[in-house]
Amino acid sequence: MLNKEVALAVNYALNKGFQIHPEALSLLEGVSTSELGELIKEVVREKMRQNVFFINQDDLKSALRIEDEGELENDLKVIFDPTGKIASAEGVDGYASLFISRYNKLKKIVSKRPEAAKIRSTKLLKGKKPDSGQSEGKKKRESVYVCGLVTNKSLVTDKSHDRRRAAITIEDDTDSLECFAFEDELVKKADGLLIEQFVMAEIEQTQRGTFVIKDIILPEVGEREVGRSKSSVWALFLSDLHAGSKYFLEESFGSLVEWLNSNDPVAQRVGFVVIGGDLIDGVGIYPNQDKELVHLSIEDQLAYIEGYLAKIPKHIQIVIMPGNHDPGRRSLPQPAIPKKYNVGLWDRENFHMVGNPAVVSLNGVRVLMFHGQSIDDVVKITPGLSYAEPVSVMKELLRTRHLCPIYGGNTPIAPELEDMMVIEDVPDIFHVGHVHVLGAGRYRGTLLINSGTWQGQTPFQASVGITPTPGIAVLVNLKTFQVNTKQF
Ligand code: D5M
Ligand code: ZN
Ligand code: FE
Repeated sequence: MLNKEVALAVNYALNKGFQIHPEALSLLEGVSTSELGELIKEVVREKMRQNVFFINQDDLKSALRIEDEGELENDLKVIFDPTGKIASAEGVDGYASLFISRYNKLKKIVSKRPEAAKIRSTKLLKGKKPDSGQSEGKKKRESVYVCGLVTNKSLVTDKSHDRRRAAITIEDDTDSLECFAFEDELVKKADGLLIEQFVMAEIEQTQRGTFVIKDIILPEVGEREVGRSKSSVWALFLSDLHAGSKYFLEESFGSLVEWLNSNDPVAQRVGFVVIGGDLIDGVGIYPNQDKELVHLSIEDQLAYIEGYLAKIPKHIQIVIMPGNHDPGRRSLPQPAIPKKYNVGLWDRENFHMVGNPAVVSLNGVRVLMFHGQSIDDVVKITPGLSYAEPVSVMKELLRTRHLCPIYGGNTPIAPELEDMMVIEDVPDIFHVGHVHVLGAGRYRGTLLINSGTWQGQTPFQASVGITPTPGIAVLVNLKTFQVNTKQF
């Protein structure tokens, strides 16, 4: 039976007096449902112009920009994987190294900005006597910039004046400096900053010596051209399967794997499957979890999902990254799911086990993969951000150039010598999961994807008001960056 969108599209063409070739019909059934209406109108318009009232597979292929490009090209390179680099330092010393590394990496990023020439060290500014004002005459006071990690922030409401001001302390590699924001917009911006987040502030010193904030600048990403695959190849983005859970959508996931094995023209051009964590539901992740499990051990859960993944055609490259439900370690960065729990995942030629976060290149398209644990903290702290709109949260992560810009929240961060959570190079695609809500968007050229989930709503999610969007596959054409979704 045709699904509703396909039936509507077919009726539209039939009503205009068209005939549709059976092959074209089967192609339609494999197409993203969201864009079908527009697509069929485009085809009908074009064919009416040609005065031909017959729609064949080639008409649809050209409208879908699916080209017969011969052999499928799917070149996978792992550009960054934390697995072999994890070397947790101990205690306070470890965190000191982590923050020094964060500072150095982000300083390097802002050094490319035009304001960089006016960056001063906090030590120099602290020792600076304020300009008297008189000797300078009417000359405008010149602002300078400081950059570093926010180590303190406070908001003071001045009752007598009924005004708010914010104080933030910025620490660089020389010392730290307390700066004040008075303008409403800046107070809001300062208040929204996170502890240990890297910022650059434009400041001016008053005659009394106070440093007043004129602007707060995030490391940000510049507008840029994305890398693209030369040929038309699709990548399928998945996350949060939660195999082993009672709520894992076995049937939907099974149909997805079946579709990948089908003759559907899009399925045939899928070159990569990218999995962003929470492959399994895990064991002992939260109290009384065992009551919600079908498979009671990590090994059983992994073997079960391996069974499905093994049915994906062997020519497809599969990248597997862990999430907070997978074994390895809880703290970020996480190593790849250890081999001791499942040898099969490691021993298949087309399976690529990476840690969290990771950067991979798919036919030259740079994909930053991160499970997304920090989203819980960012959503909690930042007004205006919510689980329902994961893409907005992802945009904020990109702007801070850090995957976990909160320290001391619920997301455990390991005291690594190097901060591997800094977004050093801006990705072409930023892939996140964890939220269980599908989302796609763009920010300054980067395609942002949250790949939803393959688990139905759990009692916990219901209790905290999270409405997941399960069973939807996100497909990206790596040549055109067209995004299709397909419900299973
Ligand atoms: O996360 C599944 C969903 O539950 C995701 O939207 C995050 C949310 N979540 C997870 N932990 C918490 C806590 N502690 N508070 C609020 N919301 C949470 P998963 O990683 O699959 O369990
Ligand atoms: Zn999850
Ligand atoms: Fe998760």
